[in-house]
Amino acid sequence: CVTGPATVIQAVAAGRHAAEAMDSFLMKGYVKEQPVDYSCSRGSLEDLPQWEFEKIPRLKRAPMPALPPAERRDNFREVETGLSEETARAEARRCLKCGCYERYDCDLRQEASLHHIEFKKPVHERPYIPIVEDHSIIIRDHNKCISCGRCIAACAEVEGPDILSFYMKHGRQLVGTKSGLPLDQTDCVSCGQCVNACPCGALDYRSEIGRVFRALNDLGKTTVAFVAPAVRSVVSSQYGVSYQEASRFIAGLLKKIGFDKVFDFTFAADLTIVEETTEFLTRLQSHKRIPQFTSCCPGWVNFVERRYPEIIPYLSSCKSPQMMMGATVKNHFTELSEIDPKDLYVVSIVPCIAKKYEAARPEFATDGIRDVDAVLTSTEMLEMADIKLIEPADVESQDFCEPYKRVSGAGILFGASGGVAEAALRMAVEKLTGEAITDRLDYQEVRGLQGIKEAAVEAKGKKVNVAVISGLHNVEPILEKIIQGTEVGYDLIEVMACPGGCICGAGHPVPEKIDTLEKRQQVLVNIDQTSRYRKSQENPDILRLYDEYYGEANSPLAHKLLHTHYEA
Ligand code: HC1
Ligand code: SF4
Repeated sequence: CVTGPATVIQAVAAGRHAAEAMDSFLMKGYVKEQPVDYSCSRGSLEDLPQWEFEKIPRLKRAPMPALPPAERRDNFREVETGLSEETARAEARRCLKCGCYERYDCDLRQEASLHHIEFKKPVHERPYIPIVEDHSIIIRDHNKCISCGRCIAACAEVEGPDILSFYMKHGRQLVGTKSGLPLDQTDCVSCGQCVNACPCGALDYRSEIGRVFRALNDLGKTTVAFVAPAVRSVVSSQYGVSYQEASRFIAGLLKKIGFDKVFDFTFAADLTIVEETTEFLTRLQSHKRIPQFTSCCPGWVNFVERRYPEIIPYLSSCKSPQMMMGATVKNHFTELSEIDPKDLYVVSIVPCIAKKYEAARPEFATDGIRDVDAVLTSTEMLEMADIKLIEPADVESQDFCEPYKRVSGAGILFGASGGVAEAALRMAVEKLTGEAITDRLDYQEVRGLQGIKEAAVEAKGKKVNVAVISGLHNVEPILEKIIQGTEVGYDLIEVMACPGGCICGAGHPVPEKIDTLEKRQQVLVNIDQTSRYRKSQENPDILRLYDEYYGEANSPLAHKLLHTHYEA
């Protein structure tokens, strides 16, 4: 809470115990023992008028189901001593100025209490510093910053762009950019890992909940939600839903929140595989612009555009599944259902903050109508369910809507690092051999959380070498080699900016509070293993979409709606 960190800093200046408190707090830091969540959630949103939603700092993790044990609450002794269970509960949920919701979830505060730091009103009130809004999505509030440096470490060591640093101004140590330029003029990739690393709400991203509620309340709009593959793993943990039921539960949850139509953009992941693998096989044949890099992660695309523009020709020209789904819904679905595109409000639900940035790119709008009108993180979706007081028992599980109802297990795998490559190999090998593959669908070698993975596949005497990278610092040596003209020995390279892929996206609740990355990945693998269709190219709804609308993969219409270009 706001006075908490400020007081700890004062205490650090004053004595050894406090310094120890800060030390152990930092040593449990994001990088070393990732992922420990020092963030806190907040609540009482239901009491606030709707127009206020956008001003509220967001929840960083799902609401806590119960009060923590008394021993833990005892560490908050200056507030809680002798409180009854009921008063403690009310106290815990009282909205705190930093954006905290459950005060017992503040590890910084707990750590300080363990070291006998008394929380008192600071003797000296620091002057207010205006909130810095030098990025379209990420905002910084220096008044809450405790100079822990976790955002700086997350940017340099977790994700890789390494663009943040401390600087001094008016005698205060503040977080800014290394170059001194506004954040959106640096190599920031908008992944938001700095936001998730911040323990005090000093970094935050813009919430789109308010605009989505307004659209849901607008009777003139048909609202469509579509949900990314990785979201089901978090929903499964959050609501205690089995992996078999997770997809249908999300469809029911979104209907309950108020959307008219609910689609799964795993469908568009299947579409991406058909488009991107066709493009890959064409390049492979001519051996031009090989290796082909995947282009579905907007953090990675931002990185290439900003830091390695020489690599642009090697990127697949495919839009990401999010933007393929948006373009398909705004064109094909509106045509089919005779809805004017301006009356259709499309919301994508993702684990990713860079997807907000992606959807707002000018090339993804026609005549001022965006292909995707709003992007909610999975955390924002959970908040909306919270605001509407939706309990799991209120949710009626159901199928996603026609005409994009069926999806493949290959598309589901997109949500974790290696999934795009695995799905692409399931199609590439079939196309290269001309035979249906039934025995070799699993590519264990590209699964898991390691930053660099490889696979080699023989198909009709042709070897296809694949690399799978997550964490942008892991891809830089390969990019340098390509730029120098050195052979890297790969044909296809999947890159995801976040370590482990989208399951670690900064729009998800921070892992370890409600689950682990391994568990999130396993949910996706389990869904794939038990899917009726395990290859994107076999999805009957995809085949029908090509028959009725796009013609064939990489057709002129597919190029117009499903492919893009990049800016240096
Ligand atoms: Fe991802 Fe993707 S997998 S980028 O991680 O290609 O966000 O889940 O939605 O677009 O499908 C994120 C996840 C996501 C896209 C797909
Ligand atoms: Fe977003 Fe996924 Fe890329 Fe992370 S890895 S920036 S969550 S798309």
